[in-house]
Amino acid sequence: MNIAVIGLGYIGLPTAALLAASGHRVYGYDVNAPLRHGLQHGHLPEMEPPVRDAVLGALRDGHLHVLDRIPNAQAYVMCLPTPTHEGKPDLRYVEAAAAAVAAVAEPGAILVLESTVPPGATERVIEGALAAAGKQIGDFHVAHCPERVIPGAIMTELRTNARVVGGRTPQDARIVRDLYASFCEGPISVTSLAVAEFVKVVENTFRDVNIAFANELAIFAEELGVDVWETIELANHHPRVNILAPGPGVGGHCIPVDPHFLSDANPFVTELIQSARRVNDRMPYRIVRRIAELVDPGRGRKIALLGAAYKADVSDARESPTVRVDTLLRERGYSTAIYDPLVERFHRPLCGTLEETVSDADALILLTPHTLFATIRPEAVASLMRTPRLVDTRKFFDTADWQRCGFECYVLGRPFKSVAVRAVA
Ligand code: SAJ
Repeated sequence: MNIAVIGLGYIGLPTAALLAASGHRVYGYDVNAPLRHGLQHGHLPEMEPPVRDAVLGALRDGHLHVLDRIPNAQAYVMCLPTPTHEGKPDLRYVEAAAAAVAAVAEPGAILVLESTVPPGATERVIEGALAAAGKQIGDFHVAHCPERVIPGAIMTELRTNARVVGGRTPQDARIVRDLYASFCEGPISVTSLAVAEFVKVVENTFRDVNIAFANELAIFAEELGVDVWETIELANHHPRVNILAPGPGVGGHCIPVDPHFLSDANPFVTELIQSARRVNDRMPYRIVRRIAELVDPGRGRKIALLGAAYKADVSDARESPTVRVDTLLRERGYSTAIYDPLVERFHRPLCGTLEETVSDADALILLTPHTLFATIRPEAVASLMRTPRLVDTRKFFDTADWQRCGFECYVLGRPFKSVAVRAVA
């Protein structure tokens, strides 16, 4: 089949590569001209190594071509970002792509939207775009097939995850299921457009609400003077309980964003979802408040931050809690230094070495639990810091080791010194 993939970002490119590897003739298009030209010359943006290999392979063997316009094709797969602004979904990228596709697509073509959208949006946007081009939606096969891959394992999950295909008609769903079956080894369920849209947003909202629950428990446990980590571990031994882990906030471009697609559509029945968002958004403030209790804000106080990425072992720092924690600390008069050897792009310069980061610091905060941080030796860090204090927001380090090296330690969700005393009193 001739397939055009519109939007060559972190989902579009690997999807194009997989379709190409499955024998389709794939044409990639992105509005970003420097990206297109780079790809046409084999220059790839920063991406996970397995994605890079697959894309380079597809470009080299000629099954994937990056074009400067959207060609006429049998199928169009649209993979555009759908950010939110002040809690409102911004569908402009999807609308622009749909309009561009509608202008060239011929009756009988397959139109698939992979972007996460509020329920009802796929049909509304595609129907509107086709109508504006003087075409009828009934002459096309229209489906929503949301991407569900986890950053860090994109290639594997694209191949093996279960997929949901929502069709405008049952026939549309079956046609698109067969297209995805050409590269997806996981089970593919067919349903309506609105259910597929709802499923995707619900999955990420489930995770946001579950993490908010864990965060609320962490705060509760601190007040109670008990260990939330032990509590969650023991509760999760129950066969029907699976509480996620607390942390300094929820980052990434999906989980903190997608719940807004539901709360914006119906603010009156989404109390729990909105409240979970607030709980997670407040976590950076809570961490900074604890730091202020440990280190008097004042001139010359330095805080070292470990981790800029939004989660472990990825290079992506979008919506990272580190950004918020860093900003709040600096607003309160601390100077900060951030260390994350995995991250290349950040809103301010990162430190080149751990030594430079911790040198003369009054506290060290672990924000992102990168595996490579496990090799950090507390004795080496202690000798460089002005005051050896550790704030561990992920229960990452063995604090007994750090305490032996003279560190005062605070772990999120474990009794905090002043609070523990209050609880006992
Ligand atoms: N986090 C916690 N505690 C946890 C788990 C995660 O605080 O127990 C934090 C992470 O540190 C991170 C944030 O949540 O800051 C989000 O990380 P994540 O691993 O939960 O999710 P993402 O954003 O990397 O990917 C999610 C995935 N969705 C689900 O697991 C339901 C992925 O499958 C989706 O494809 C992706 O969103 C997306 O593109 O929508």
